[in-house]
Formats: sequence, structure tokens, C-alpha cells
Amino acid sequence: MNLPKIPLGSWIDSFVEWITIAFAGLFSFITATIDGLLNLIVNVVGAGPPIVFIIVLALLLAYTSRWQLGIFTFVSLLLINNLGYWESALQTLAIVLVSGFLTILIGIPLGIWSAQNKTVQRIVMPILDFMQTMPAFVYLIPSILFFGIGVVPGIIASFIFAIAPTIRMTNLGIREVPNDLIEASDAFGSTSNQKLFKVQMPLATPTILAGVNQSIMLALSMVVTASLVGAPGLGADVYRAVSQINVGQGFEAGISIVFIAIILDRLTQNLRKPAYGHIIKGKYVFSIIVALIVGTLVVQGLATEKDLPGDPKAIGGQTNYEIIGIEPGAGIMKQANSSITEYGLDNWKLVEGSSAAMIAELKKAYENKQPIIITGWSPHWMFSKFDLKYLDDPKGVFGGAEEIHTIVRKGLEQDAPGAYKILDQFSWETGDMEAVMVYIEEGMSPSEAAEKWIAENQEKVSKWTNGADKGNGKKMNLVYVAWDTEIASTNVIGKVLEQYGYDVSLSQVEVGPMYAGVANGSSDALVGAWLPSTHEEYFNTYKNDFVDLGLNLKGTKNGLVVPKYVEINSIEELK
Ligand code: PBE
Repeated sequence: MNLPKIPLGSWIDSFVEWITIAFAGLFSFITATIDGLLNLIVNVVGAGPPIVFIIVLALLLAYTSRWQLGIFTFVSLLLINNLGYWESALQTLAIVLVSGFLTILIGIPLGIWSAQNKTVQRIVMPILDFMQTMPAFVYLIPSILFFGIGVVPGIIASFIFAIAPTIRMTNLGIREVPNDLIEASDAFGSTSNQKLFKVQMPLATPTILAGVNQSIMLALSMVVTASLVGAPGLGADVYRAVSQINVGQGFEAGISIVFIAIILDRLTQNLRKPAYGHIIKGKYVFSIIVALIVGTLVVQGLATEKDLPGDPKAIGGQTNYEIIGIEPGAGIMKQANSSITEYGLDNWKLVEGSSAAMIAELKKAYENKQPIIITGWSPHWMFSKFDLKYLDDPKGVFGGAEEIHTIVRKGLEQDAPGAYKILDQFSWETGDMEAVMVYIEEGMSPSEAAEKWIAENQEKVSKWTNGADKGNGKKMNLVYVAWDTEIASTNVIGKVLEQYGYDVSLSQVEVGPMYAGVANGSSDALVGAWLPSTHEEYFNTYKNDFVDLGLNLKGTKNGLVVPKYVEINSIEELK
């Protein structure tokens, strides 16, 4: 029996597309609100010198969870500061607090409602099961379309992932209130509101707080995932470390996350019954904290009123001083960062994320004729789909025209001479690569696109395979990063090898791991080495451990790219 595939994916696509358009106003409202809330928190916690915040938090922890925890908080935060992760830690803290706040705001009422109403419970619980088991990555995809890239989609995805325990535990806590107490309160004639707030909620509080605590921990566990769509903070530091294979940095950022997790966990666990609650009443401490926060806000409000951002019509104001970047390990990101220093673009920041997220952002801006600046490279299909231009780079920070090289592991020549020969003879032109990219962009799967291009270019392909031995089922692994250029080239050469009798697998990885994989022999080849400048560092790190087969394409270019309707022409004008 051959049933056609149910087009579930494309239904979801159309549905999401419809929502994106229909609720655009709502989404930008949510984005602005969350962004505002987040900035508020970052501003408050980052107001004074770090030591002030460290002391306040350490005292708070000592109060809620005994003096040992106070000392732990003090020392671990000093360490985070010393290692240079202070800014990131504050960002992460703010992200988790905002997700936590949203969780409480929405989760507790929903939990109460489902405790009071069987039908609601029957509907909500399976949805929660679904939300919790669906891999959190999946939420990132529509989040990008709805909320753009940056911190907001990350917060929304964490919130969806983290809200379940709060709802469940609120529901449970209220249902578990003993029946005789309910009956007693009914007997005294309490209204259902009185019953809820005077009997059920107080008794359920420990359970509800346990749920909130779990939600906050889950939100914290999402920070690395959220950084894939551009959320800043310790998660982004970890992601960057993976992308560049930086073990030390990964560990430092990782341990900082652990410290924050411990602090938040102990704080939320003991908030209700502080360890020294018998000495100072909780409400006094709470009032002091609130007073501190309000005081900081007032002082800051007075201070910021004066330096409003410059001309809102200038490109900086319109783009929020953001350059939309891609994977943090990409060579072009390093170049873009140098451009910020070289051209003195002090206000600007480079948003890290992924190539796909960057493209989604470009599409959205382009449709609305909004200004946007991205890190772009050619060949790329985006230049045929959109009217774009490179910003002039008079200082040459992005290097000149480059080559893409094929690199194979040591020993491949002996182990698989046929594949080695094909890889060595592989060479094509920017137009070829662009054709494959356009097929993919128009909806073909990468392997279909590769097949189509191969079928149309038999003459070229036969030059690559000329004189090579057949594969006879020999295994061959190619590594690549999910850049459109590399998706195209790797799929094409992979298909060629496959049609020549090799059993080919393709592994998508981050930039650092791509080089390391071929250098340590766990992968056979890569065809996306951008040289001499884009991948200079990676190349130099591993060059003694692999074989460079020379170029497979020449005439690439990197730079900052804007739609033609943006009225600047040079990076210098960003200043
Ligand atoms: N790129 C495309 C890569 C190389 C291929 C320009 C985004 C980079 O910057 O590392």
C-alpha cells in the first residue's frame, strides 16, 4: 500500500504564516513589553558596581537559606565577576526572572482554574504533556517568525517549556486541601473567593512554590537553547564556546550557570520560610528589597531622561543599533566584530544566532521595508531574491575576494583513493553554487536540489569523477555547517560520491567541530573552508592534522549587507 504523505508540515507552515500576519500587531506589542521588562531588570540589577548587588544578594540568601548560603553566594558571584562573565550573568538572571514572572502570572491562575473545573483540567493537562515533551528547540522556530531574533523568542520558548510545573503543582496543591477544611469553610458560609484566598491558597502555597521553583530551574536550563536565536547571556557564552571548541570558556560559562542555578534554587525554595524569619520578619526584608528596587528605578529614571538616543531617523535608531549576525563561531562574525572596533561603532552590537534566523529576520524586515543590517556573503541566494547591497568597507576589515577549499583527513588517500580523487578534482563556479541554493530556497530538499543540478551538469561532474575508482559501498562522512553555501556544496559533492558507489553520510555541526572532526579523523572531508582570512584561525589551529586539497571555488565575498532601500552606502556611515 502506498499512501501519500500527510502534509502535516505544510499545514503547520501555512498556519504559522497566517498567525504571523494576522497577529503581527499583538506580537510586536508582546516583544516591546518583554523587551522593556527585561531592560528594566537588567538596569536595576546592573545599576551600581557589581559588589553592591553581590552584597545585597548574599545578604538575602543568608537571610532565606542560612549564612552558609550567603557566603556561597558572595564567593560564587565574585568568581563570576572575576572570570569576566558579570554582564552575561546579569543577562541570564534577567531572562530567567522574566520567564519566571510570566510563569507565575499565567501559570498560577490557570492552575487554580483547572483545580476548580474538571473540564478545564481535562483540556489543560494533555496540552501540558505535549508542551513538555515537544523538544524545546521546536518552539524556537515559530518564535523567531513571531518575535524576531534576540532575547524575546528565547524567553517565550523558555516560558512555554517551563510553565507546566507551575500549573500542575498549583492544580495539585489546591485539590489536595483536605475535604473537611473545605466543608468547614462552606459551613461558615464563605464565598468561593473567601474559600480560595483564605483556605485553599494558603494551604497550597508550599506546593505552588515548589512548582514555581521547578519552572525557574527549567527556564534556566533553556538559556543555551535560547542563545541559538540570539538571546544574550551565559547561554550565548556556552554556545560560542561550542562553536569555537573553546573548552575553557565553555567550562567557565557553564559553572557560572551552575552557580546561578544554585542561588535561584535555594532562594525560591526558602522564600516562604526564611531561615532567619524568627529574627527579622519576612515582610520587613521584602519591603527593604522593594524599596531598593523602586529607589534604583527612580534614580535611573532621573538619570536617563537626559541622554535620549540620538536622531531616531538615523540608521542606528531605526535598527536599535543591531547588526544581525549568524553562528558565533563563523569567520564573518569575527570580521564583523573587528569592523565595530575599527570603525569606532561603539553603540552597535552584533547579534549572534544562526544563518537561518538571520535570513528569517531579513525576510521580515524586507517585507515591511524596514531598515536592517546583516552579515552577508556571496555567493548566496539572498542576492537573487532580495535587492541588497554590500556596505563599502574602506578599511578592508572583511578581507577581499576569497577561495573555498576542500580539506580531507590524513590517510584518506590510502583508505579511499577514489573519493580522494573526486574531492581533489571537485571545483565549480559561483553561478553553479548559486543555482543549487536557489533550488533549495524555492522549496526543494538539499539532496533533491543536488540531484537536479548534477543531472543538468553532467559534463562538469564527469571531470570531477574522471579516473577515480568506484566506491563499492565504502563509507564516507562529510561535515558541514548549516550555511546555505555549505549546505549546497556538501550535498552536491555528497551526491556525486554516492552516485559513484560510496555510502555517504553528512553531519551538520558547528564551525569549530567541523575542522576538529576532519583533523582528528572522525570525519573524512569538508568542502567549506573559506580561506585565507575568514577561517584563518581554525585553519591555522588544525593545519598540521589534515590535508588541504586546494580550492573548489573562488570569488567569494563577505561583508555587511543592507537592502537597497536603506540609504547608506558605507560602514563608515554607521558611526
Ligand atoms: N560564511 C559562509 C562562513 C563561511 C561560509 C561566510 C558565513 C563564515 O563566516 O565562517
